[in-house]
Amino acid sequence: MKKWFFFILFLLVIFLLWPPPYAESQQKHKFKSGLDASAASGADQTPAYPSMPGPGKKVSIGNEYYLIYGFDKKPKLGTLIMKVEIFTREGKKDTSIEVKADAGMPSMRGAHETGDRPSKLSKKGDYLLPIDIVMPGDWEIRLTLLKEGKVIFRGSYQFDV
Ligand SMILES: [Cu+2]
Repeated sequence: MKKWFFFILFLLVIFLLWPPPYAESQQKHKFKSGLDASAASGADQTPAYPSMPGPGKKVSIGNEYYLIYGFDKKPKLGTLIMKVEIFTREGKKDTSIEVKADAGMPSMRGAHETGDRPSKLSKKGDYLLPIDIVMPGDWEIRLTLLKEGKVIFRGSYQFDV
């Protein structure tokens, strides 16, 4: 009779101890998948830079403005100057926009990016952006335009060196 009592007590103890580790592992799993979900949403938050029409072509910035960009020379190793001109819909040059650019190699993400660098406004009202080409291969310039601190445009230009 006493043996049975201890046996039942033993089973009871096992039964009582069993669920917590299981629940914990489930919770960990939930926590992990929660992290995965936030990492995924973080990936969604990385901005997209749609490809722009080529140099010399009009690129719409919403309905209010458009830009035309070009370079001081054919892209090659060294520092390239990107020139961005911004016009109102009516074709009047506009210098009230903040223009920034980052550049990198799509095949070597994170290797050459400097982060967004500001532009310098020339006397002619052109936005000038230095782009450092440090390696032959595939390159991408990512342009960000802000008005009153808000991003109004993102665009990219891909080329080979
Ligand atoms: Cu590289």
